[in-house]
Amino acid sequence: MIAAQDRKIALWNIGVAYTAFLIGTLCGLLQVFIRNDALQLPSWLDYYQILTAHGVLLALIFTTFFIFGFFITGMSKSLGAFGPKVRLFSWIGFWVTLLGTVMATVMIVSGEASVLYTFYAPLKGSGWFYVGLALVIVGTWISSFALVGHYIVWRKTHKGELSPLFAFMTITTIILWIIACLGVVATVLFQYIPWAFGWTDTINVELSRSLFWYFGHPLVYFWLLPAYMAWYVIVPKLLGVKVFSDSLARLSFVLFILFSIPVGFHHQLTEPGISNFWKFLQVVLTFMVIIPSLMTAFSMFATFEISGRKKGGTGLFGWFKKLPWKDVRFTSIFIAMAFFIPGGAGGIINASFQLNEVVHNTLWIVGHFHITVGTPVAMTFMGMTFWLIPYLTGRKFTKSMQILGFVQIITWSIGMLLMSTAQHVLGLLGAPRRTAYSGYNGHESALEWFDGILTNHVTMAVGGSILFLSAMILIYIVVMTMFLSPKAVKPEEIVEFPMAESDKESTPKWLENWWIWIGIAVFLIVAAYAIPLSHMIHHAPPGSEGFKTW
Ligand code: HAS
Ligand code: CU
Repeated sequence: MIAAQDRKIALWNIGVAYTAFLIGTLCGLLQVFIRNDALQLPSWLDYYQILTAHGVLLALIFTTFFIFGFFITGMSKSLGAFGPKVRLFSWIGFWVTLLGTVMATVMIVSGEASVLYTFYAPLKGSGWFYVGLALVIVGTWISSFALVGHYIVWRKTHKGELSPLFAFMTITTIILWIIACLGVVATVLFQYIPWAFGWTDTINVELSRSLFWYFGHPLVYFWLLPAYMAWYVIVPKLLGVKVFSDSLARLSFVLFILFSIPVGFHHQLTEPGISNFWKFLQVVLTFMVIIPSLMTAFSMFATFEISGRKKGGTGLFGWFKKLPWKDVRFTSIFIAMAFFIPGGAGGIINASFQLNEVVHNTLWIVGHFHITVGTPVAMTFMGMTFWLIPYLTGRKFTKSMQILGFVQIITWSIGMLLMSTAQHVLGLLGAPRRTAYSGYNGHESALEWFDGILTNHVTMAVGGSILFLSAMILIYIVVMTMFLSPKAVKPEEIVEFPMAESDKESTPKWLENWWIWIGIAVFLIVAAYAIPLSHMIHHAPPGSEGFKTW
């Protein structure tokens, strides 16, 4: 087990993550009922306010705190206990992120920032909301630097050695995160904050969106890569095999540093002010970033097959039956992966220049992110929760807990399947996103969109309610394993951190030469962004004043 002080930092991060999860999923439940007109909100609460809280607390806050809890645990396990400085900075990072979270949440709840999680200008929230967001980023940077410091110390004492796969992947994700944040930090500090506090009158809208998406796309890989870490490092251990290929795993992660960032325009394909050439270039780069995910899929199938054959599976699909289906830690992640097949395919559709015209700004996109971040990522995190918290607290993960775990992941899958299918279909029919009213296209009101076979009010409400039930079961498991379950005493009760062995003998050393990857990434970013961004600055139309539409 890792050092007690490191466990404490990790547990606080996970605790905050699940507090955000609780409030965020509650907002999600309210969401479907409002959509259904089954719920009349009190006057101090409105649709956009709840939608903002739902997006911020689940997509940004739950993920971030959970990811750091996971990183801290894994880095302490794979590289050894933290030194005093690393610990101190991890705590400071945690508190700063939490302070920012509280500030932003208070502003949303008090109705001062119903700007949705993408906070597009010219919607104008309270300046303190943006300060809160800035603190969240600064906090994560402090936590990141603490982990990088821990890694540097390890490298110094292990000259010439490749670092363990877990540490390599953590550092890759952190590099990606730090480069990505530069965009959002620039827009929040130099555009939103001066404008929201009234120091400047107007804002350059196109520039703010572009800087946001420079960050917003790699943000999705900041969520995805920790899930991939579980797929690469934890799944093989649960199957009793080694990592399929250490060098493939490292290469796929490195490709994310290169191609995650210069692609933000694929969220802006319908926007004026960016010429088609730059959109096209970034679409091509978007197709490049699909490759490491395909490599991951390949690697997973190989891992399954090797383990299945080892256990006596024969024939083309015999291995499938030999997978450890009764182990909720595995089944959860397998379902997560299965969801990512349509999730990723949907992403490829979104990224295809012309097809984007059909789906952009419709509920299809909402469906897309519920089967990317909402299931593959979130359910992998859930599957990890089942052992991560007991590992950190030394408590038992009892038989009944295992059964509840199954109920939880199955209800989550059913809920997401119903809800996201409905959203995809509605999107194709033209139902818009980000709006509570949508009476166009022959429809009298927003409600009339919801009258198809799979897209009626009842399906949506049932889907949403099942998801909420699932979330509450998870919260119960979290509370039990954190505070109430009996302590594990017998050796077979002790919950381990399942980390697979990875043969790195044949892995080339240059894969861990970060400067190569950072250098190529910077080159690609400059190539994809320098000219269009400078155009946006030099040929900007008059800036926009702010609007408070809620
Ligand atoms: Fe996306 C919009 C393109 C992946 C999240 N995306 C969004 C938004 C979010 C989001 C939150 O190009 C909305 C933002 C907003 O509010 O406006 N996305 C892509 C592409 C990928 C992609 C090309 N997205 C993600 C991931 C996300 C995420 C991952 C979160 C974690 N996305 C877009 C585009 C838009 C967009 C446009 C803008 C649309 C618009 O117009 O607004 C790729 O990374 C996907 C590659 C993935 C694959 C799948 C590989 C499959 C694997 C599973 C293997 C399974 C196994 C199990 C082994 C190619 C690895 C076997 C099981 C069996 C049952 C057989
Ligand atoms: Cu994207």
